[in-house]
Amino acid sequence: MASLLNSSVVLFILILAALCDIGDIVLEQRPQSSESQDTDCGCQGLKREIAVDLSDKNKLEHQDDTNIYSKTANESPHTTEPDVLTKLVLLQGGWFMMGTDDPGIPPDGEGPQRRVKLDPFYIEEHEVTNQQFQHFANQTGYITEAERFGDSFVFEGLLSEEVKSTLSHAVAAAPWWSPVKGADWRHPEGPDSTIEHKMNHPVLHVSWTDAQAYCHWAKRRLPTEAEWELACRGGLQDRLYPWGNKLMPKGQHYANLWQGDFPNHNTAEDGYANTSPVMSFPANGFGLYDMVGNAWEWTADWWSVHHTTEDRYNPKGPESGTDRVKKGGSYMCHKSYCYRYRCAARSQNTPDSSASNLGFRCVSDADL
Ligand SMILES: [Ca+2]
Ligand SMILES: [Ca+2]
Repeated sequence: MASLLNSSVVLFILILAALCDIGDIVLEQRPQSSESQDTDCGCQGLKREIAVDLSDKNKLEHQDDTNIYSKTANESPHTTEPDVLTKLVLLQGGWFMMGTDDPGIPPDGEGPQRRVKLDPFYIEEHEVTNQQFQHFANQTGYITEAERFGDSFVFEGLLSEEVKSTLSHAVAAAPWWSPVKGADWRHPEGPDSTIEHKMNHPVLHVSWTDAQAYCHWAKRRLPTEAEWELACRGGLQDRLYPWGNKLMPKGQHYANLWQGDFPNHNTAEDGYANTSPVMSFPANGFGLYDMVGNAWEWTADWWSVHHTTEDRYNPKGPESGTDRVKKGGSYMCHKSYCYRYRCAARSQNTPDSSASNLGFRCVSDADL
């Protein structure tokens, strides 16, 4: 048992070191206090390998796909009700400038800026909500990866004291993240939490695989990174945010982000210390809400930090990889730690990982 645990820890360290370009990350006992550290937010360091017994993980990966659906599921014919799904906004596509030559976080591969042309497509105007995901789960009996593994990453600041007292490990480079048993989309802040009062908030603790399953059920798909970024920019060129270059025009908040001293004190000046109901902040020029902030959003693409400067048409990212791209940052983002609430910003997670700040939205081809 001890050797298995050690090998799991070593594997985690190697993966994290490779992906985070940080040489000395270790999984360690939780610190007694969550002192601020001069590191990144750790959002991209959340790998499921930290949280599970790998022998169990292998068993899960070899399960038949039918096991991801509950045997007690509603057995009525598979239907999708249009009024349950998010309204789609038609984007005309065309040429736009993707990425930036002035990257906020250069190691993330935000640059170079390059010309990209996209076909027209539809995109959902807001993040998929708990209510929508619940409808999907009730219709299909789908069981998310967090539910199957039995845990998910939760930001410590959201946990009850009772749950905190049960924790034994945290992510060394980002000790405010802990794998929490019983955390999943129905229990976003741990097993003693609920979504009952936040059905119109973005669904969280969904893996890339879970997001794919939902979009497929909705007869939609995840956006490519290029589609997501064109949508984020809202018709503006070479701007930091969906609304321009100034974070708070006229002193107003335009996204659900973190205000205060990360990770110790969130003043919630924008009204929310956690997620907000979708569409709580102004839409961008395309009528799209929360493209930055609130929940991170999965995209379809594999992760790479190397991009060609040549013109690209409907780019879909690398052919293969280990991580998927996520975009937009979350309510946990602050310039001092996670300056990723910009349209060109990007980060990554393994497809089976999930966390209390990561959701998604779907797109659809325009010829449907
Ligand atoms: Ca906030
Ligand atoms: Ca978002």
